[in-house]
Amino acid sequence: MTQPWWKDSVVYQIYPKSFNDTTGNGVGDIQGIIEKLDYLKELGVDVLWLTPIYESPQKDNGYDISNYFDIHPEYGTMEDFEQLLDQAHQRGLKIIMDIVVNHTSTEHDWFQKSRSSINSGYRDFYIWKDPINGKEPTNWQSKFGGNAWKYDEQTGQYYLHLFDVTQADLNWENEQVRTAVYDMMKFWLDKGVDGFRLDVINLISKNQDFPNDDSGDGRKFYTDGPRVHAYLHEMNQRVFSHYDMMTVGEMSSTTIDHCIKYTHPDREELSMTFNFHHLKVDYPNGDKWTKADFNFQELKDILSTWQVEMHEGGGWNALFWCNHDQPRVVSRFGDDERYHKESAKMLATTIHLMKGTPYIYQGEEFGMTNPNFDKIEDYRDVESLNIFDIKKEEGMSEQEIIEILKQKSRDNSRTPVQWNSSENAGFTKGTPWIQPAENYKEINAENALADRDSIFYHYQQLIRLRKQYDIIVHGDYELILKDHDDIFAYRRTRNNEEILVLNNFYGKETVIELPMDIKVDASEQKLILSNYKDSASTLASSMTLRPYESLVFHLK
Ligand code: TEU
Repeated sequence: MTQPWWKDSVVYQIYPKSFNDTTGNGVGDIQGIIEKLDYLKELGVDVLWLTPIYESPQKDNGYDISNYFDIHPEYGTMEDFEQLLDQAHQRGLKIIMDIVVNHTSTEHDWFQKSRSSINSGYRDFYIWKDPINGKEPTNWQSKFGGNAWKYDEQTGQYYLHLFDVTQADLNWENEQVRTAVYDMMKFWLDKGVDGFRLDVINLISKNQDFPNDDSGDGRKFYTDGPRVHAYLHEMNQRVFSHYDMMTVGEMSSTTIDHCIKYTHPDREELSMTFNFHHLKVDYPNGDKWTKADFNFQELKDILSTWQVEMHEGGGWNALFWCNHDQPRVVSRFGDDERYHKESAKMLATTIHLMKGTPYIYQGEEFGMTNPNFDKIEDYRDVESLNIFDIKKEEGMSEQEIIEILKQKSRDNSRTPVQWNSSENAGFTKGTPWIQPAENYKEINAENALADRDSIFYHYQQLIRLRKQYDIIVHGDYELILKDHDDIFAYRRTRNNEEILVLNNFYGKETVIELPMDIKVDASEQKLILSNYKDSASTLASSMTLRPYESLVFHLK
């Protein structure tokens, strides 16, 4: 059976706002992406995912769409987009768009019409409810803090917004909404885009009783909701199945069982899913807004469970450490100072050699770090600003909140891409919409390209290995040295071939004793990747790994 192309592809995520500005307005743009296509080709990725570039008031940096059929003017025009598509395709790069259809901006024409009157033909495009005892219809919480219902004076009802108050949830029960969404998707596919990343797509089906949540924030009444699989199957039949494309669903607080269903080919829903459980290992008791170390055992356990169970169930994972909502991985699970290079490479190896389709987030490929913003004025993200106000009201000191934001804010990944050591990191000739991290003089793409030993070339090598060894794409996964305090080690196996991945997650030496069934005396053994120049080239049953050392052996 021929395998779909997205199984051995590597995806690169672009957050256009922070990528590359060619006009000097301080905001990245589409021409800026075109300018860097050769750089991306050099890295070796196959697919570019652009976060939303549609017309938008930008309350949530484009995840609040006011017109699905046009480009946000700061980013350029439809001609620019068509040029990008063409230039990318000429280089053999595919482009996938971010589709945000759980909600629209309240400035979207549909919402404007919907809000105007209870009798409007668009009323049912959104979720409107009467007040209950003069208050919100349910106690559901917005993901950005506060109650998820907003009262609208004009008609005396509340509308649902699981995110910002300017992001009103669409009513997927309404067949007209679904048809409008499918038509919009076809518009982009007919233009030639190669697929979609579907924003919070597992939240589109709400429990129609709209119950109060006595034990939580309401998410159990809309996460992987009652009709979500039916909707995705319908979407697949009416849209996806007519194109050669990939889809990746962003799944908020989902389960493995659901992700198997979303991605099992027989069910005809999506190609693959993002889940975030492995990125909650520094949320003690589920609370993101606390400063905390990460739980290493939990990290190994969660990633490994998803590896094994998705595989057994016939599903397909998207693999990632970073995106525009997450802190930088080298600051989070590595060491962004003394062992910057070693730990960034080790983390890259850990995620890229798992089973699934890997994603690289802009700047990750040369080790961009959190910026450590220490003033609230430096932050831009609507979620961070909301949380700042909420925590302050609860009595937390500003300093304490800033310490949390430094670790957890989504702005950690939204600072300008550090292209070179010139002013504003080479991102813009104007005033950047958000400041670059101060370390741009050392950590930047130009320096990375000039250094054969850089993080950039390590990523390039990982992508090459995936193309070279089928086992990386298709082999089974097994966690080894499960209880080791410092080591994340696993093996990939296929027929009588094996890839062994050994990673020291800490800044100190550590000793490992390999399990008996690892063929330390295999006749063909090759060190195919490491992050120290003089790493051991053969396996031994007992080995010492240096700080953040990472070794990959191919055995036969
Ligand atoms: O994010 C959905 C989501 O649930 C998050 O990862 C979110 O950032 C987190 O819960 C906040 O604590 C997607 C987009 O990736 C994000 O940028 C948007 O803000 C959000 O949807 C709304 O469209």
